[in-house]
Amino acid sequence: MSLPAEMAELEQIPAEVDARLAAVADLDELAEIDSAYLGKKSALTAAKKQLGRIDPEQRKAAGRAVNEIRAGIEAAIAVTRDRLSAAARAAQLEAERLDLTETRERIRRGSYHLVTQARDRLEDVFVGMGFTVAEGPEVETAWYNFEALNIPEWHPARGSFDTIFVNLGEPEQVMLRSHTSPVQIRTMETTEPPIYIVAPGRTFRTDTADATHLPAFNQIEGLVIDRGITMGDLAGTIDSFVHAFFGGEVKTRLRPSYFPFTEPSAEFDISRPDGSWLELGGCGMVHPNVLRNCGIDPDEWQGFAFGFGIDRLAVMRYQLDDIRELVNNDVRFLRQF
Ligand code: FA5
Repeated sequence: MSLPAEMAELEQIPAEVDARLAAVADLDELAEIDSAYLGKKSALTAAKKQLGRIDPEQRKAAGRAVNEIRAGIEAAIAVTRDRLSAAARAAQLEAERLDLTETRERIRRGSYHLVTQARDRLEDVFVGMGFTVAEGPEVETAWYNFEALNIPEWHPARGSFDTIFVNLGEPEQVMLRSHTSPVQIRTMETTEPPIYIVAPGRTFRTDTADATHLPAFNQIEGLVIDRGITMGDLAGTIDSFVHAFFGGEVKTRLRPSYFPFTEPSAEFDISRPDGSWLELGGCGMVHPNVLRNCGIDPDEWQGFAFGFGIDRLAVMRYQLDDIRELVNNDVRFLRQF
C-alpha cells in the first residue's frame, strides 16, 4: 500500500474494523462503528485533509490508498448491516408470531342445549324413517289451535289445554299455541296426501313449573295421511322411533285415552330403567271431522297423528331428576352434556 510514513497507522484500520464487526451485537452498535471509522472525526476523514499537505509526487497514490481503505470498510459495514437487519427482522417476526394452535386448544368448546340436541336427534330419526319436517307459527288463531281440530268453543277439552291468550281484541281469538297439533291442519290445508311429516316446536300453557311441567315447553307432532293406514301402523311407528332414539331396552305401551281430534285415541308411555312408566304423549287415528275440515275425504284417506314432549324426552334421555334443570341455565350443569 502506498501510504506516506505519517499515514502508516491507517493500514491497521481494516483489521481493527473487521475485529469489531465480528463482535458487533446490533444495528445501534454498527452505527457507532460506522461513525467512528467513516465519520467526520474519523482518522480516514482526517487523512483526506492531510493529503493536501503531502508531497504531490506521492499524493495520487496516497489518495487512492485512502479511498481503497474507505471502500473496504464501507463494504464490510454494508455486509454486516444486511446480516444484522435480517436477524432483527427474524427476531421481530418470531416475537409477533400468533400461535394459532395454542389459542385453539385454550378455547372452551360450547355445545348445543340438551333440548336442541334431543330435537335434532328426533328429526334425524324421523327423517330416516321417511318423514319430512314441517313448521308452524307460535301464535295461532282459535281455528288452528282448536276448531279445525274438532274442539268447538263449547267443548270441555279447551279447558284442559290451559291456554295463554293474546289480547288483540275482536274479531279473532288469538293465543300462544298450546300444542303443535295446529301444524297438522296447516299441512293438510296446503298439501295433497300422502303426507308424512313431523313438526317440532315451542308450545305454551299456563302450567306452573314443577318437576315434570314447564309453562313454555317443546312438542313434536307427527302426521301420516295415506291409504289404508291403521292403528297398527301408529303403534309400529312409535315403537320403531323409540328404539331408534333410546336403543333396544326401552319399551313402549299405548293406553286408551281421549283427544277430540283423534278417534280412537291413546296415550303412549315409555319404560324407565326402574320399571316405572313415563307418559310421553298422545296419539290416535285422525278424526274424520278433522280430515273434512281440511278438505280431505275420510272415505279415501286415513291417517294417524301423535304429539309428545321433547323436554320430557330429554329428561329421560339424560336421566335428569327435574325438568326445570333445562331452563335454569346453569352453565355448570349444561356443560356436562
Ligand atoms: C297434546 O298436546 C296433544 N296435542 C297430543 C296429540 C297429538 C294427541 C296428536 C293426539 C294426536 P297433551 O296435552 O297430553 O296432548 O300433551 C302432550 C305431551 O306434551 C305430554 O304428554 C307431555 O309430554 C308434554 N307436555 C304437556 N304439558 C307439558 C308441560 N307443561 N311441560 C312439559 N311437557 C308438557
